[in-house]
Amino acid sequence: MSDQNKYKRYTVTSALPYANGPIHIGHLAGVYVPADIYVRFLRMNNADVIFIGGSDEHGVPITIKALQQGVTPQDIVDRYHGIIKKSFEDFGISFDIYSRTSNKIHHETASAFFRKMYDAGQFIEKVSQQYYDEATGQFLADRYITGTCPVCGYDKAYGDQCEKCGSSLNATDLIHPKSVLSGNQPVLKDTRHWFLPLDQYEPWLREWILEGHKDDWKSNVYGQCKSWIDQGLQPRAVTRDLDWGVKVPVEGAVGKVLYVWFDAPIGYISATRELTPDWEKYWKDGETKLVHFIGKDNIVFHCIIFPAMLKGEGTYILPDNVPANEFLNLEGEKISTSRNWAVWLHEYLEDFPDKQDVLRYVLTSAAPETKDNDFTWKDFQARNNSELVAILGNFVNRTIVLTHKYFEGKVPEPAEFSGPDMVTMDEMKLFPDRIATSLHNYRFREGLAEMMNLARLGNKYLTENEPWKQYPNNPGRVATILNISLQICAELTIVGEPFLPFSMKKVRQILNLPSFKWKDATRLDWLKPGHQLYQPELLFDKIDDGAIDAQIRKLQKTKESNEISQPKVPVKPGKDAVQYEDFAKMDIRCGTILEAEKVPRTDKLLKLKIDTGLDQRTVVSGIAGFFKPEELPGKRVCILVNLVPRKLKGIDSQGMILMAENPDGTLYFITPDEGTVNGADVK
Ligand code: B3M
Ligand code: ZN
Repeated sequence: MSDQNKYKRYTVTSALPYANGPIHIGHLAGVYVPADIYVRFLRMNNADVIFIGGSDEHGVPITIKALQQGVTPQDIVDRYHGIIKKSFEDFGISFDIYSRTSNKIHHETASAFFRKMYDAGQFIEKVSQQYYDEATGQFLADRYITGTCPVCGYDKAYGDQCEKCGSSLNATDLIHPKSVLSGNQPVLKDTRHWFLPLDQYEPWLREWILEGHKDDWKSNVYGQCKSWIDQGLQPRAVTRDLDWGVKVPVEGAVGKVLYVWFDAPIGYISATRELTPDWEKYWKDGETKLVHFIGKDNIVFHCIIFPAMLKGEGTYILPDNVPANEFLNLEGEKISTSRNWAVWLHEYLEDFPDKQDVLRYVLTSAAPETKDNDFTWKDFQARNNSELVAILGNFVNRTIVLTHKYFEGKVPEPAEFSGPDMVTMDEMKLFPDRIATSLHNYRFREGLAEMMNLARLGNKYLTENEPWKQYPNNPGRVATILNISLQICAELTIVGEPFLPFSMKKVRQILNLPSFKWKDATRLDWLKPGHQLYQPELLFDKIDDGAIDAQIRKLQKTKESNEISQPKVPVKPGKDAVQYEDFAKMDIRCGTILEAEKVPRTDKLLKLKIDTGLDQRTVVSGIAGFFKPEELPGKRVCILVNLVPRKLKGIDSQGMILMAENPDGTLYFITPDEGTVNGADVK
């Protein structure tokens, strides 16, 4: 807890995921769950804290994805930014802002940052030889080149990094380089770029990290930094020959953009500017504690390169800590996006829509804090059934049920406290500080385990005192036992909140309590005698073998079908067969939208007037989230005209417009080809 008093406020960032695929449990365990726990805890301590997230929308990972799918990079980032943002929201990651690096404010911020360093002569300008694909006439930045890693021999290393051994590479280091565009061996050609002379920062980095953060940075983070610095730092190019990204703000730098790893971390700053006009205090005041939550593959960028940039620019603070995690494996194998070996967050939320906390719990208990760790579905089930259900849920539920049974749901007035009562109450008081120490020191597993120990304490207390046996002879004793048990439940709602926000909110509602601050956690008098509780509600329920087997089968299946990459969001499964006669009953016509307006007091509905060729009629359609009324008149559509009319918000809807829904939920019209007339029969 050494430095808590040194700081007045916190800027907490979490790695900006590339908007080229959805979020999986590895991202969550490594970055977003711990960051969210930390931030929720700080907020409960009345800290002035901002929690920054957003999409990394530049760089070769995006353009390659666009190339693979035959769409534009903008299409890719729009699509995934939407999916990712929504899944984080549904999962309860409590960002103060979730921004994106394609925003104008980011382009301006990154550009100005570069320009300031450029004007101060802090880059080296160098013409060097880089790989060029003669077949396509393009320079091949970063991941446009693959080849064999010179460090570990992995044959699918990228031009900027080997994902196997984690080495950061230059494309020219690769053995047997190959162009991703044409598959050809590329040639070397002259090109001009700007380099950040990391070698010049070496003495400072030694002092700042190797001496200054020896004791407070995690050993995995410190160790990686040390090995980097000890190997000797080289100048790093911070620009690329690409047409997607932040343009290099230097005259004559045509077809060049900032390297994605130059612009992305500046994205944290841009997002803060977007969040508040008062952004500077979060980035330029020495009393602000800057903490970056990242995965281990991002350590060098956040501990060495970005700090060197911040130092070079000169007006920014540096990170106080970078609590990077190791990797989470899945069923004993490395999580892999390209092999579809992952548990995707948006799919988890579909399969377990009210079990956000179960996943938060499991990912925190198995967090790869000091070494790689493994997620298995069996472990997920066991932790749910034998910890959340059997310990935490069971304790809270028993306490509330018994209070209803014996005291009409009113908090009973305690009689005399016995020795064991006093011991329990003394022990209760120790948890908040203990958990706080763990969280201040980024030991989230430990904090969670302590929180569960408080629930264990409660369970043990109930079991040992057996109020259900005592009631007939000694109701006063039962009043005391349940009063203490209820106080433990209330304490749990406070110290459990950062970890399990959905469930603790439920408990607060049942206990009829407001949300408290962390400092209230040692008070022990949240529930006054006579205070009325609501009816109990199960906090967690057992997950049966069927649900777990289904998840394991799903993993195996996607893996088998997915050795070659597939769209990351699977399409809906097929439906049962129908007879032609059933289909022929549908009277579907080509038509044209004549008018469109929003249905008042709804978010989703538009009222459309359609020319169906048969007549003009009104249809209410749930597409307002995707289309503006003014863009619709004149739009050709297909319409099911013999659907029995329905009243929607008081309007008679006479038919249904046919829409295509992508797996991510976006809607598109089925537009008839030119030449069709209104009333043409669709069959
Ligand atoms: N987008 C890499 C990643 O998603 C990168 C992080 C940027 S943080 C500024 O792992
Ligand atoms: Zn390697």
